[in-house]
Amino acid sequence: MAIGQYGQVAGVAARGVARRVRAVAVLLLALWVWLPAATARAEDGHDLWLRYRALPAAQADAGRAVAAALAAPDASPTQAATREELLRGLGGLFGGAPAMTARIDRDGVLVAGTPASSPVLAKLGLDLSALGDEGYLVRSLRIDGHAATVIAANSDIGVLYGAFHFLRLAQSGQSLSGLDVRETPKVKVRVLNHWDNLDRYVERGYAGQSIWDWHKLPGWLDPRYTDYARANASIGINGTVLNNVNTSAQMLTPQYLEKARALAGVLRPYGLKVYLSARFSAPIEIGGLQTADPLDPAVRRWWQAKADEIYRAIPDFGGFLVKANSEGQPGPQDYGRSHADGANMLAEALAPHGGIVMWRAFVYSHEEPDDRAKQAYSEFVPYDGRFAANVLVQVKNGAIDFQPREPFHPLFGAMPKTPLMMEFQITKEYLGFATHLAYLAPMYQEALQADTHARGPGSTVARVVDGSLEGHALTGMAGVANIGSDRNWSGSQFDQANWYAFGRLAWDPHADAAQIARDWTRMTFSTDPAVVTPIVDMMMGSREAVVDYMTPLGLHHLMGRGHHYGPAPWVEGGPRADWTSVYYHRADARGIGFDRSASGSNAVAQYAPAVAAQFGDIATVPEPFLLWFHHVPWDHRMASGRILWDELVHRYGRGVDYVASMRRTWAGLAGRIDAERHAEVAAFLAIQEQEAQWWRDASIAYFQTFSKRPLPKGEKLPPHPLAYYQSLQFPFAPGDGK
Ligand code: GCW
Repeated sequence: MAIGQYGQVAGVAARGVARRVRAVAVLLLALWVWLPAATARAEDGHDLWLRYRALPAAQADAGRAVAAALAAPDASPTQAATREELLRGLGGLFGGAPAMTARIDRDGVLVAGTPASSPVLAKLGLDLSALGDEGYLVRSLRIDGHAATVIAANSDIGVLYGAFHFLRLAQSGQSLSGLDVRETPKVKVRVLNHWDNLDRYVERGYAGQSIWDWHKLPGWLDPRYTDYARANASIGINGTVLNNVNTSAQMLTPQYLEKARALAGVLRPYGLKVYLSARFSAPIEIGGLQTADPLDPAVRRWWQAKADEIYRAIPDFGGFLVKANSEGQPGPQDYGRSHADGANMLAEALAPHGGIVMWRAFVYSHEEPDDRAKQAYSEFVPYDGRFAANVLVQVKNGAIDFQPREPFHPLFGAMPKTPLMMEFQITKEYLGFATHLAYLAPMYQEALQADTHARGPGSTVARVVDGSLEGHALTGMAGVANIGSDRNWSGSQFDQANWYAFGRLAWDPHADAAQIARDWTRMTFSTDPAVVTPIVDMMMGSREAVVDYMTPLGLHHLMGRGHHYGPAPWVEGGPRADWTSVYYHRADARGIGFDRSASGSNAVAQYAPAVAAQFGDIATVPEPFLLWFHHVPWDHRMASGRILWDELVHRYGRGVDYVASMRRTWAGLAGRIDAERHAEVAAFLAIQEQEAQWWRDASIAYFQTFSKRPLPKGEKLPPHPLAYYQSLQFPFAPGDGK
């Protein structure tokens, strides 16, 4: 456009602008009147499962009768947080907060405290001895002739956990009378692992930026940090690793420790300890040393001084998480030392302060051409019994990498003298990012309930993790967080359920995925059975559907290179074979699958004999793991009677159909769920259906070039030739490693 023309347009526009300014003013006025009312009703998922919306009248009346008044101290920050949560929660649910009281002079007083903080509880003399320092009881009883409810514990944090339990019962519409709840966590260290960088980029994050606003810390404490702490406390999470395992040494500089100190101050009242990922080469990068050799006295002194410095700032600091000699990260092997040497050096620095080391077993070597699935076991088992007492070895649920389905990691049960903590991934790197509805608790439960047979039948992974199998007191579970700066925290409404379920399973690894889904749904959407039942049904089958449309029958690692978005079973070449797809599926004219039986890599031999025998035999291996352990002919007869190729095609389609059925179910819930969240979920399900179809079509188009077989009757051919799927590029897909 020429300048002259521009001036003319501007002249005409000036009058238009004046008109528009008036129109905008009117609109703003209207919004000013309307917005407060509208936002009061708005539901965008920001409140998570702690919504505390008013209960139906009958339930609210019953609740008010049980908790008409509250006797709860507020002398410590944790006590104050507990009291505030109860007032906020009960006020919202029952349509009015309970009155505060110090005496039991009527029915319906809710008493919360410890014998030390609450004179009422001190007088009651309840037996709290078995509750430890995080357990609680919630009990209906009579005090001085009056009906009352007590939430009692040995510590303020126990009371806070108990308060959240009581609120959960109220919020999920359960009866509040005749209560007799006694809970203690079965796992000691229940932590989130944030893969958050200091520039706020989240590796494998699909929910926006990191919630940690490092640049503004320590001066600005975003109120979100408090809500984060509340949400975690509500599910018993008691620690958080603030920074990525692929970390910069910067995190350990005084400048950043000061920021971590500020965060620790916000999180502490809610029972969350702060942990940090430590870069093994930090003594060189920020300490000015020439080496990071763990046996070098100067290096050991450096870490001791660093630990002392951290504890001066954060007296209850939890400890370090370390990714060493894995995917290019520095580690003790750079100096010819072992994982135990590295972990023990850090453990020694932390021990005087009560800190722990979480040393990751996610290792596979650049030099070692062996089956990647075998390498962690080979590297760690020889060091069983050689780790210091305050070291937990952190093991992913499966031996490759958080795939939609993996058999349990063979390290579980194979290191009896070492406490192994579980690492689950909550963020859905391999399960459809934020838009796919995949409830992960059934996957967690499958891993936890797997039987290692380490000490005969019944030696479940859950019993390795909770320490009961080998009598370990130090136990842990970590979840790679799916939390970010998005309003809904997790990138989607349903991904909140995965955060929630992780916490519940970390508290009790024997808990039930369906029960957790019911609790979450009741708190998050509605207590109406017409809503709860279909949603829970949808959730419970959702992860299996992802397995079906992405990697059925034990296939794994077939996603796009680098960003891991979408199907790419054709990926080959590049820096290392075990970062390709063809390495894992090994499709050829004869069949498909990775032979890990005795005739192949013999990874099965890493399991206890009973398990190895089952997995190692094509006749007995469970079908979900068939192609994980065996290279199977295309015409192999499956349990269904179909041949393998037909079964594969069938499973791909079954996964897509499940998503279509979730869309129908969800559409049927319109009007029963607030419009904003309903619309978002509906849109995401539509994306999921498209992408599920894409996975199916691309996978079939590709594998058909090997099977050279027609599709079974009734199955539709992929709408595009293989080359089309191979040509798709996604250079800006989120969450890629940097
Ligand atoms: O899941 C893979 C991811 C990497 C990650 C690595 C790990 C943090 O693709 O992004 O790095 O595992 O667990 O260390």
